[in-house]
Amino acid sequence: MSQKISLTRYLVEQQRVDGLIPAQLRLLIEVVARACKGISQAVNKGALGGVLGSAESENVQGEMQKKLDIIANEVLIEANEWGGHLAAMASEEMEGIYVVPNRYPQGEYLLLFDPLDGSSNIDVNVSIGTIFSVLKKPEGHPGVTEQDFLQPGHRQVAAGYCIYGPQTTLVLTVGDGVAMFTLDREQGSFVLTQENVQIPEDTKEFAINMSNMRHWDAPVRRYIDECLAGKEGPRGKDFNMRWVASMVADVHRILTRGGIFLYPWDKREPEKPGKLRLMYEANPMGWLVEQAGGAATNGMQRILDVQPQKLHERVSVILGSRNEVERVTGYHKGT
Ligand code: P6P
Repeated sequence: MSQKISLTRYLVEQQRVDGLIPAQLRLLIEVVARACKGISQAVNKGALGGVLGSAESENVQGEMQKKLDIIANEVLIEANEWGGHLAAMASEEMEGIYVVPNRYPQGEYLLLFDPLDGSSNIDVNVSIGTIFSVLKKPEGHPGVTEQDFLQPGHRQVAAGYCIYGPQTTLVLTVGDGVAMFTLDREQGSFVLTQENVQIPEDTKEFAINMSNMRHWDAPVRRYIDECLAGKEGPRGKDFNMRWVASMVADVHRILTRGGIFLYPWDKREPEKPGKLRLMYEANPMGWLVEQAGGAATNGMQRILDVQPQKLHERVSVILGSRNEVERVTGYHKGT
């Protein structure tokens, strides 16, 4: 039987081989993974743990928070604040940044996360997940401010998510491809189950919330209409559609078998560039997809090149199989 490679061993060997993972970054990733194990336990308890339902509060986005949103956020804060690897954290569930308290040593990394993405699916037992992104704190000045977080996605040093589904799987990149680790609940550790993940350049599967069709801009409407036209249409092939309404689940499917995911700008709230958040949803997912050979744009430019202006800013997201993303982006550019 082939020897199981734990997340710890994988990180140590990657660190030893190519120095991509300095000791403090390895510690950070292991702490986040351990926190995700704790979140997975809470999610798996469901109604038995009294953790379902609304927390009767709103987050910074003005969205109703679920009890598990708050629990997941607290688990990540408490797990990461004392280790000495972080200067500060930012979360979808917190308005401002969380600076590591003075009683703990400050580190050189910034951690951003959506502690529980897809939380509208919690109460109906559909896959949800934690998304995280790691940046280095800019040097040359003491302390840490929100401005330090406003770096484009190509400055990430690590990114990943943990999906809480039939399996609990951690998906990670440090810039040398994408690896997947499945939680072995008997051992209580994440075990390497796939590395060098590759997204097929073409696909027959698209993911978009079709109920918004009447609000889409022309390029998105054209692309989806052509997919729906199937074999008899300009694409000359039939397409399948999926929409889980958990970005983590839709992206995991695309990393596993290809596809294209779209959450584009639409006319419902024209002042907003999109629904999804740049810093802790689009950037980490965009980097993972690119590291697996796919592409991620906002319709006009590479998502990882977008210069953030605000911590919680939103962005239009088109990501997945490279040839499909390039087609949709071409329609936006009129090429
Ligand atoms: P809609 C979940 O709330 C989320 O942020 C993403 O995970 C998901 O892709 C999207 O929103 C679903 O949005 O409008 O279809 O409910």
